[in-house]
Amino acid sequence: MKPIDQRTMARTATARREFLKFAGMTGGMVAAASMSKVAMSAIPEPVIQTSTDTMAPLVPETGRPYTPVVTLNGWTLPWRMNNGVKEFHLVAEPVVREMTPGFKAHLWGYNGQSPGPTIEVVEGDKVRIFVTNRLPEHTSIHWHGQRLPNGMDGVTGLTQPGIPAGKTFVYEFTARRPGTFMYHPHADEMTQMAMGMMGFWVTHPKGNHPLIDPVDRDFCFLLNAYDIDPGSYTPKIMTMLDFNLWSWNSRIFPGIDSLNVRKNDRVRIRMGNLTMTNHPMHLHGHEFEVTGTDGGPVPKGARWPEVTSDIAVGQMRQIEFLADEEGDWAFHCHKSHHTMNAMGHDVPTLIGVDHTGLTKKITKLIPDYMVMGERGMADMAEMDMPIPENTARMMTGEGQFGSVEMGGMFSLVKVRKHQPHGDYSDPGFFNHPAGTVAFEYEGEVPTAERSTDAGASAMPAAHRPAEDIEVKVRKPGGGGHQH
Ligand SMILES: [Cu+2]
Repeated sequence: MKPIDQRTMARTATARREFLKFAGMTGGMVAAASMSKVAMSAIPEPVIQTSTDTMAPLVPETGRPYTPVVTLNGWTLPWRMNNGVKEFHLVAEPVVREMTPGFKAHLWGYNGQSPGPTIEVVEGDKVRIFVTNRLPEHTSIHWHGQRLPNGMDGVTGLTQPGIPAGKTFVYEFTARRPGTFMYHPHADEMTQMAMGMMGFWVTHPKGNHPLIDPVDRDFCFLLNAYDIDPGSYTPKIMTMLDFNLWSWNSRIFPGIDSLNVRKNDRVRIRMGNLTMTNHPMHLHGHEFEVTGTDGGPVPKGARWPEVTSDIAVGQMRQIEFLADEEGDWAFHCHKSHHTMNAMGHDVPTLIGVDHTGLTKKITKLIPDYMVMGERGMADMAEMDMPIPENTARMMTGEGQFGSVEMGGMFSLVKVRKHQPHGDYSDPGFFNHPAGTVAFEYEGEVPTAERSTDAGASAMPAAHRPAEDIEVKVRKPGGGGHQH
């Protein structure tokens, strides 16, 4: 993470170039010196951001105060106040997103990134959002979960015409209730969401709220998924179930930043699911409570402790916990296929199959041939198998004890006694106190008495096969997988 002041970003060369291009497009601008005046009278300068680093929280300098969120591998969109209205400018456009080092995807997003920037406002704020469409087709934005006038709801054809390519539309409403929301197109949705168009929205409470407690750290990210063939760059948009990249904010492990906190911090994590399946999100070492959904804060008497919370399609969950155990705690989707990167699905289970001899024969024909999965798939994490250019490794991530053998929707919550307040930088690997790491037993291991009993039945069977049948476990192969 780099402590970049996002207001400075607006003045970077990229943003300036983008602005000039944009100003030229709207036809008003000649001299850069008159920019601020022109911008104030017309439309805010679009801020473009192309770094994949987690940006420092954007502390508000105007409007009502609040404790800002930290968007994992993302950022918050700066705004300007114009006669008491908070004005934002979103630009829908094609972007290149590095999903993990060495793997870039050609996506669609907002302001240089997929997902788009997080929008943070305060309950009661009057909000005006300019949306410029630089996509090759029309779009719109739906403000998921908001109370607003029907005509601002962003459903193409139903509540507004689509925003044609090259045009800018304006959305105006009051952020009426505090909570965790998201935004996404409601125009050619299947394509535009499969291409990465989405963003986070947080409405902070105005003053003290009986159901929204102050926290020390407030993180947010969207769960999203892509189907990008190994060696290619663009997602397949027709895929409904068989995605191969399971991401948080369009990043996959080990490209997802860790959530770094100080011991005894109260931590809030806000997540929204814009994939086609549910994700049971699991935190190690702590218990959390779901304190809010996209419908609002959960009444205190209705909260219960959990270590896994399932987030269904189109839902948002806001979890909170006291980070009182030091360590590097895994935090991940509990569907094991979702903590892997691109892989071929038509791989039969080869556990227990003896390839001796066969490999030698095949190697004569195909020098790079490798047997996969003879002892399980863990070898995949370490073997240096040749993979196509621009492909993420299926299982990877080097921990201090070896490969973590993960991918996809996986990261860490790092809890440290000495993490300074407000410091989100990565403290490195946890230094385990002596005697607190699982270790090898080096004494004599007694031989186990093996049972030959096939197990009891609930009741006697009417018929038995002539010979006992013994099967081996094999994951279902062939087409039509569901995750
Ligand atoms: Cu999942």
